Amino acid sequence: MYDICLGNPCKPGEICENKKDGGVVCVKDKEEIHEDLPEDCTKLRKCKNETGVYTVYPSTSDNGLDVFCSITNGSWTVIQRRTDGSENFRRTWVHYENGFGDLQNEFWLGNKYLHVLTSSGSYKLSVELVDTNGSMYYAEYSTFTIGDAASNYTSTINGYSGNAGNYMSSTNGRYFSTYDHDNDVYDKVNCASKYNGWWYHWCSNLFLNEDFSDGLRWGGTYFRTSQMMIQRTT
Ligand SMILES: [Ca+2]
Repeated sequence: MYDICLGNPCKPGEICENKKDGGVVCVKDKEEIHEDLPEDCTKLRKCKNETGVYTVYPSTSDNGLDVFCSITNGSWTVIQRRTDGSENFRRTWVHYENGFGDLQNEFWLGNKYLHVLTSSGSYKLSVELVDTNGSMYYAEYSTFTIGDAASNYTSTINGYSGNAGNYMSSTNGRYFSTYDHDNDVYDKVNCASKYNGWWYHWCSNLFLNEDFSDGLRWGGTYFRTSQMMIQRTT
């Protein structure tokens, strides 16, 4: 049958569909309708099943937000990645709040987006770590929620499974700190001055944002790369 849609008679923002009687119908592309836009990687249309950068529309973001979606074992929104030390993680509160870096390489998605996303549904967290021998370890947390700015982006991280060890339990229920915002409980020390932005209580032994030249630490172990990503569960 001749495909009339090949002539593309529809307006921008519309999709052409061939009708059975030989005519065509132009329907609004769902991606152009804001209510139907994906809030995160989990809600991407099913045809988009390749890992890469996509624009998503969290509930309070009108203009959309570019995120890196990892499509393996379901769709994950990547929130942190360290690979080669190319990005500076010694950053201010505002930088950690709004995010920084290169989505294709090293970056921090941004605390305000972590809040918007994780308050719009239930989320789990997965952390992937590769050691200096190239062996991969992971830690998954069945609950991951980040509070709003007024709460200093308080973390809720529970329900560990994996083989990397439950070292992120020390991060649960903590305020976020940066070198210019000391929210840890250590009186004369700002852990973030030494180890960069994170949810600290005492400084503990979990440093995935510290300077790359110092190594990434999960428990007492040094790792070469890290990736943190979240997936909507309900
Ligand atoms: Ca302190």
